[in-house]
Amino acid sequence: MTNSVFDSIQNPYLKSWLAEVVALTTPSKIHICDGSEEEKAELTKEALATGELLELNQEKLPGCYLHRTNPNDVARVENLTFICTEKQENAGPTNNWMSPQEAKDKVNEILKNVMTDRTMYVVPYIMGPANSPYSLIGIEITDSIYVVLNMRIMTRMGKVALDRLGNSDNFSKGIHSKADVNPDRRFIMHFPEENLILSVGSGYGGNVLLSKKCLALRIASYLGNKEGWLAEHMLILGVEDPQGKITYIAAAFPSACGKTNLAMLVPPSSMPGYKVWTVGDDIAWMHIGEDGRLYAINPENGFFGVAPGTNSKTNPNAVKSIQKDTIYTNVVLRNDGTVWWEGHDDTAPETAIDWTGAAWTPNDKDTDGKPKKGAQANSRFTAPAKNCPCIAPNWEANEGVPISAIVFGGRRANLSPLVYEARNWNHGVYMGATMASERTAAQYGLQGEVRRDPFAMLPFCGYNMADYFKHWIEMGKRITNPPKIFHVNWFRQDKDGKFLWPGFGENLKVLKWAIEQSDKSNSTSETAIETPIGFMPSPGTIDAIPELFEVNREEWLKEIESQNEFFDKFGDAFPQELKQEQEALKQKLTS
Ligand code: OXD
Ligand code: MN
Repeated sequence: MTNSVFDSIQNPYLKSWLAEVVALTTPSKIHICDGSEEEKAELTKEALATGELLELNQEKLPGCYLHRTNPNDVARVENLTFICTEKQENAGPTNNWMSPQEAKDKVNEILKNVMTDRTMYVVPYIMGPANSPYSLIGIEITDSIYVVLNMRIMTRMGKVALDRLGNSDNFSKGIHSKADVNPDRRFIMHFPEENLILSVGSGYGGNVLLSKKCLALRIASYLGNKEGWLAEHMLILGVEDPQGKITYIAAAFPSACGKTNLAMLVPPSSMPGYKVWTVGDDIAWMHIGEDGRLYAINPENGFFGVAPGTNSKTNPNAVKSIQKDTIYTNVVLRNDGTVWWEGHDDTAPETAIDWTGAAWTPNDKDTDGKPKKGAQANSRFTAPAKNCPCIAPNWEANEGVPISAIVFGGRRANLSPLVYEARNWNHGVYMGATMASERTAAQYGLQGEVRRDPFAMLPFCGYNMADYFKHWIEMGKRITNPPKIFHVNWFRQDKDGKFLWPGFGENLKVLKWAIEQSDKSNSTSETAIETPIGFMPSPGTIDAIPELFEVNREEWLKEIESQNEFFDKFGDAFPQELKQEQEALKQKLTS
């Protein structure tokens, strides 16, 4: 059958695994991706012919295409995502678990002969700069050209990865098939103990670009725990001050908190001479360097960002990044072959084609009488990182960038002040472990309901989160020159529900304070005061109204009770160090 195709592969481990997958899925054709421009042109042409991609206006948006997913398949499916470890306790109480054998039986049934009328694409890719010692190699097998073309943007893909792999058996195996895009036969299975990912029944990015959430977070977090490093759901940015000194920050936020916007922040006019450089907008892999500092690389090569709300005010750098060589998914197609979404710079087109491919006008109503949206709420752009005007010149540095501050964010209407600093590493870990967002009526679920999302990793931690917390505590013992840790909340509201902080570019004022604090050996100084919850800016240090810094002791004591509901899930596995941090906080609040 396919011997001639496999001749191009020397690696014996890869060869025998491919033979197994071919026997299972029986593809009609096999294509080993080399990552060349010719290959991109050929695959694009084929996807245009089948309608998998639609060509956009090539004068206005050169190299840009539109893809529409099945309407039943528009987001990550946390309920269908499993961590398949031999022992259930190793997946922990916050992950769905299935035994590896049961998971394989289930998925293999779906994969059997699934590619009979399809081409199997073999996508070798590197996560991280091609020559970084911290990079990892994956091979994704897929029956979707959309996946191949997205992987080409999001990773270093093709020959470069096979060359780096050589004859090693050290690569992550991933198999993806859209199968029949049936939600009842949709599974995203992770086997961290085997470095294996199986994804069936979906064509949506987060479920099928196996490099991203599956490898770079779930599998990598497991590897990081085993090998002594951190794989985190964090943006990485550099702040350049007027003297030209650049300080790097890694930051984790729950979803819908503007992570990509923060990663590409434009300084406010009140801060002349400052510049923000983007290193990554979603994922950070952090290792301890020889100098005892923490160094971060962005394992990705592009941005898979949410389109709605992206405009020249919220994120001018993202807008510039998506003008060429970008794949749009589930956005509105305008009559001139350009794209639109709710929260775009332009007003809504009078007539257009919505994300499902149907004729649409902004006056259309849903069955419940509400305005019908043209773009899917989770519609996306996939754009090369090198398109970004503020991409850091050293964003591909093999050794990564040294992190001076780690920032955890929450979305809290009350409770959390604009910013506060941890007293020490373990206190910072406690801050990460207690991250949360509150739902507002306009958003989702019950108003005020608190969703716990420790380290913004709840859906992405590939092992027991109690062990993840312990890993952070252990890392703290080994990092001799640690970054300082901060918590921010851009979303505090007044009694009438009005936001107290303008956000966006103004957030740089908060980062500037954090950077200045991280430079000091002693946190309390004329710029900081000690409070029960940690260090806060001295009055007047950050130009913000005092309500933003209020600490309501009663609310905080209630918060501790709510944290315990979450912590108790982990039973005895929960680290005592975090209980001690909580106890210390309680004492400070009541004394
Ligand atoms: C993402 C996510 O798509 O966190 O980055 O869901
Ligand atoms: Mn993310």
